[in-house]
Parts: sequence; structure tokens; C-alpha cells
Amino acid sequence: SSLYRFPLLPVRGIPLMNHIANSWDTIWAFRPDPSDILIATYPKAGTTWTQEIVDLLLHNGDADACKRAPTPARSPFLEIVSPPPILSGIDLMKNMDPPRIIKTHLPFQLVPPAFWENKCKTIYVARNAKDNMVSYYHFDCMNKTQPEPGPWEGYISKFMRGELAWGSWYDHVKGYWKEREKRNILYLFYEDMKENPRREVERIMNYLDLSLSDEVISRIVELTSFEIMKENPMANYSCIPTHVFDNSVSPFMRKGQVGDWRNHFTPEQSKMFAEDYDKKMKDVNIPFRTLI
Ligand code: PPS
Repeated sequence: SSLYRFPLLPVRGIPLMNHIANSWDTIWAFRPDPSDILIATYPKAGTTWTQEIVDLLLHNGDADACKRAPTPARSPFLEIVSPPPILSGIDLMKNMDPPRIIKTHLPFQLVPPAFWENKCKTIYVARNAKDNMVSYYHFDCMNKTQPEPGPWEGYISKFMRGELAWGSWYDHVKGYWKEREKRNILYLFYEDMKENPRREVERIMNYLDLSLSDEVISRIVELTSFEIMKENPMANYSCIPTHVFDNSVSPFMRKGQVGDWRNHFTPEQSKMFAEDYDKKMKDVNIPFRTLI
């Protein structure tokens, strides 16, 4: 069914889901508490994984405490206002005590300014462009609230032109990168988290000024592995009904790997993509792993 597949609407040039654009003034005016923690990502870069890590860190690795509710109810999605049954982030936060773990996909310039006025801790997660796109493609196939992805070949072009929901991946990763020092943003990479999850969990812990025992850190690393999260009904988005997230098309917890792009890009597509990528990324030196 294409019940929820509305066209995107631009906000200051960024294509967003239409209900976000229609509620823009409310979103822009949102005032977080200074203790709130923002997790910012381009869609499909490792948001849910990071949300789970932070929730466990704040709960000293207590697995049961972090099964109190599904991810979107524990960690509100700032700009999602409707449609049901996706929970409206701002409404949810009215009934939650800070510190709240707030998810956003907004590009840096669209983050409500009160986050910076209040110096909220912000964790940005970036994922290499090709895997990020592959994950987004499968998500757009299964998520009936996003526009139809169309054929893969055309999807690559849309990604390169920044026409997907939340706009250009290139501008997104660059926007936060340029601001990371001034705004004290912890800038993480999905590939680093896969390579050495313990090291990255410890980086997040230190950034949040927490100090947990080695044993608790080990438990958090274990509980946030792809295999465990895939089976955790409070972390795997099985809370979203199948007419909205159609798991038979592709599960939310799909593969959780680095390099799955190799199963999707032809050599020609890869070459064309790389040439364009180099042009778009040459003004920054973000240490993405080279994926050839
Ligand atoms: S969303 O909708 O933007 O919030 O999605 P997001 O959570 O950012 O990204 C989903 C992808 O992250 C993978 N994932 C994980 N990988 C490794 N370890 C863990 N624990 C984990 N949890 C989620 C998920 O499988 C999606 O990637 P793909 O490549 O599609 O499998």
C-alpha cells in the first residue's frame, strides 16, 4: 500500500517528509533541556545502534531498564510529528524527564538553535556513502511513510542529487563536520563502531562524562551487537506495524555490515559514483574509510 507515501516538501531547500515541513515552526522553536543528548545522523547511518548504546550507558548497562519501551518511545525522534503510529517526538518529550536521548536526521543548519544555546551534548554518526545509500534504499522499499525509491539505478542519481528525504548526504556529513569543534560535537563513524565497538562505546561514555566499570562496558558492547539488537523487540522496530514498516520487504535490522554496497553497485556505477564523490568531498578531509 502507498497509503503514507506522500511527496517530500522543502524546508529551506531541504526535502523533508511533508508532515515535518507542515509543522516546521513548532520543530524550529523546540527548546531542549541543557542535559538532553542529541543523536544526529543522516538516515540509516547507525542511529538506532547509538540510541541503544547511550540509553544503556545512562542506565549503567541495565538491560531490563532499556527494555521499558521500544526505541522511538525511549528516545524521541525530534522532527517526527505524525502520522500515527509513529510517535510524535515533541509530544513524547512533554512527558519525559531530562536527560532525554533525542534523535534527529536534520542537517546541522536545521537543528533548532536552542540545542546550541543550551550547549546540549551532540553525537553525530556518519556512515560511508555507499553503504548508507544501500541501507536507505532497502528502508525506502519497506517504509511506507517515505516516497517510493524506484529502481536502484535512479536511486543512485537521487542520492547524488540530494533528493531523498533529509536531503544531501554530502552536505549532511560536511555540515556537522565543520561545526564539530565549535559545538563540541562527538563525530563518530559507523565503520569504527563495527571495527572496535568497545573503543567507541568508551568514547561515548567519556564524552558523556560517565565512568562505568569494565564489566558494565563489556555488557553494553554485547547488548548492542547487531545480533542481539536484531532479536530485541524493544530495539528492532518490530513495534511499528507491518502496514507501515513492511518487514517482509526488508527488515529494519537488515544486515548491519560494512561493504554491502559491493552486492549492489556495478563496477560502472561505482566508478561514476566515485568521480562525483571526489568532486563533492574535495573541500573537506573527513576520514571516511576508502571503499574501493
Ligand atoms: S534510522 O531509520 O535512520 O534510524 O536507521 P539507523 O538506525 O540509522 O540505521 C539502520 C542501519 O543500522 C544497522 N544497525 C546496526 N548495525 C550494526 N550494529 C547494530 N547494533 C545495528 N543496529 C542497527 C541496521 O541494520 C541498518 O543497516 P543495514 O545496512 O540496512 O543493515
